[in-house]
Amino acid sequence: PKTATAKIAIVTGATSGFGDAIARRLVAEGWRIVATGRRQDRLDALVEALGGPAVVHPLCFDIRDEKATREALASLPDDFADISVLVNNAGLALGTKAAQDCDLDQWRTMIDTNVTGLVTITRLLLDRLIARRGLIVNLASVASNWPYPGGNVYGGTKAFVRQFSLGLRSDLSAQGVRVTSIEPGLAESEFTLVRTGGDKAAYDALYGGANPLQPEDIAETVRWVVSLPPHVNINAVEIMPVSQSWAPFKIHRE
Ligand code: NDP
Ligand code: 8X3
Repeated sequence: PKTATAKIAIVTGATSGFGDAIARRLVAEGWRIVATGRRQDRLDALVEALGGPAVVHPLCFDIRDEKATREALASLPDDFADISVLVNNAGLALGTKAAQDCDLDQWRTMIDTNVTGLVTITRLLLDRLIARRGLIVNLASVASNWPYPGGNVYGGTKAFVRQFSLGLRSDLSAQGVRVTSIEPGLAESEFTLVRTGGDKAAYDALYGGANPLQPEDIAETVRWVVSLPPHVNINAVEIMPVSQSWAPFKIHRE
C-alpha cells in the first residue's frame, strides 16, 4: 500500500547481471521493486522468483525510447508509484575496437542507452524522488575514470554518468535527495557477451583466472548505500576485484 513507510525502488536493467542481483538483494531487505528491461520472459521469471506481483512490478520497455519510458511509468499502479529509490543500471558496451575501426551505429546505441535513456528516466522520476527525499544510484564504471584502448565511447558515456551524478547531487542537496555514482571494474555478467556480440571465447579469456567481481558484490554495495541514514551521501564508490589494478602509461615511439 501507498504509505509513508512504503519502500519502493525502481531498478532499470533488472533482467540480467547487476540489475537482477540488485533487485534480489533489495527485496531481501524488504523493498518492493519496479523491475525494467526489454526481455519480458526474464522479467516474468524475476517476478515469480521474488514473491509475485505484489513484490515486483515488471515494466518491459526499451529505455532508449522516450515515449515507451513515459508510457511505462504512467502505467504504474498506485501501490508501485511512490518510488523513493532509482537505480539507473541499464546500460551496455558495444565493441572493443580502436575508434577509427568502430561502427557509428554502435556508438550511437551506447549514447542512446547509457546517456540519453538514463537522463530521460531520471528526469521523469525526479519530482517523485524529491517528494520522497529519495536516492538515485547510478551505475558508472572504472571506465568513467580511467581510459583504456577500445574504451572510447563507452568510457565517454560512463564519464557522463559519473559527472551527471555529481551535478545532480549539487542541484538536489537542498531537496534532501541523495545521489551515488557506483564505478565497478571487471565484473562477470552478460556484459562481455553483449559487448562482443556473443563471443564466449572472449568472455572466458577476460574472466578466466581473474576472480572478477560478481553481480552480488555490486548488489551488496547498493544495499549499503541505500541503508545509510538520510543525512549520509556516498558520492562515488570505485570497486575493483583484487586481481585488477593499473598498468604503466604506454608510449608510442616513431
Ligand atoms: P548485463 O548485460 O548483464 O545487463 C545489462 C542490463 O541492461 C540488462 O538487464 C538489459 O536488459 C539492460 N538494458 C540494456 N539495454 C537496454 C535498453 N535499451 N532498454 C532497457 N534495458 C536495457 O550487464 P551488467 O549487469 O554487467 O551491466 C549493468 C550496468 O553496469 C551497465 O550500465 C554497465 O555499463 C555497468 N557496468 C558493468 C560492468 C561489468 O564489468 N559488467 C562494470 C562497470 C559497470 P534487456 O537486455 O532485457 O533490455
Ligand atoms: C565495465 C568495466 O573495464 O570493461 O564498465 O570498462 S570495463
